[in-house]
Amino acid sequence: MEIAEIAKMIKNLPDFTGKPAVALETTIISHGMPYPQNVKTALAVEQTIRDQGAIPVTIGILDGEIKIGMTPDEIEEFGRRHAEIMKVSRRDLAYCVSQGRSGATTVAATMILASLAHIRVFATGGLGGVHRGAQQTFDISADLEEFSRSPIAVVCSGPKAILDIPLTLEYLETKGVPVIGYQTPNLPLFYTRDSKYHLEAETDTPEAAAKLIETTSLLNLHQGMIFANPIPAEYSLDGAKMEKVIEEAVNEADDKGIKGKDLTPFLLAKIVELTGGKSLEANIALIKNNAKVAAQISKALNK
Ligand code: PSU
Ligand code: MN
Repeated sequence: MEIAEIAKMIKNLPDFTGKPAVALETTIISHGMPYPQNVKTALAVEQTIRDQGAIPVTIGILDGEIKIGMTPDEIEEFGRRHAEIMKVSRRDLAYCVSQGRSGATTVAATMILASLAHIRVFATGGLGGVHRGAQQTFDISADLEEFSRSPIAVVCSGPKAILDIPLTLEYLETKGVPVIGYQTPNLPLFYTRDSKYHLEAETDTPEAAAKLIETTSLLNLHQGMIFANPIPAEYSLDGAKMEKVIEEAVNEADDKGIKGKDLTPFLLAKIVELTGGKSLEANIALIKNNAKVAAQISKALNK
């Protein structure tokens, strides 16, 4: 693509102003889950949003072309070709588009592209955050920083449990990012419904969440926020057992020298292996539930 074509493509991105759209990321498909469960989950998540009367918008980059709303065939292609697909965060976005590469967007990159298309609600599984040992490695996900830049509400099940949770919360507080429990006073811990981390804010209905999003924009805060929605009880895993599994996975990553953008995908895959697939089941259940809540919030916001 020539520069003029890239400019035209970006100018012609769809505009979802006033529409009950819900953005969805693609890294969770390409790097977060194995094939074929990844594709099956991505399509089921879209259906969950449609069943609520909202519009699913899966976002990614195919051969340099930004896709805001992918077809089932494109989603299938993303899930199948995952080895060749770049994991694209803020840093990688312009490179991927300008060089004609294919890329799966992380939470951060999806927030940027969804905001360009005026989408205000986004559903995912878990956020990136401050990794354990970040005091030495400096590994802090670009997801966190993005919340102080892109005005979009993300419905997730908290930061991923593989992270250093207290440091992630401190970082978000420093950046001025609201973390709101959705029908819970405590931070959900991704695979586990409850935790000892009490949150300052809670909303219990889509209308209350929509009011908060609208007020954020009226105050010109120009920033994102996190709705932390717990995994459904029947899929919630035992927190103490998961902590052991996570420690084992983190130690193995450390021994193997895995770092940078490879760390999160490595840990998630290792945990699937160590739990005999239980963590994958949990991950699938929680993202569907987040999609449902995100659809309800987006509808309330666009009434
Ligand atoms: N949530 C999941 N599975 C995932 C991710 C989120 O349930 O794979 C992805 C998201 O795209 C998130 C990324 O932005 O992991 C974080 O990667 P990192 O820690 O390298 O920033
Ligand atoms: Mn990282």
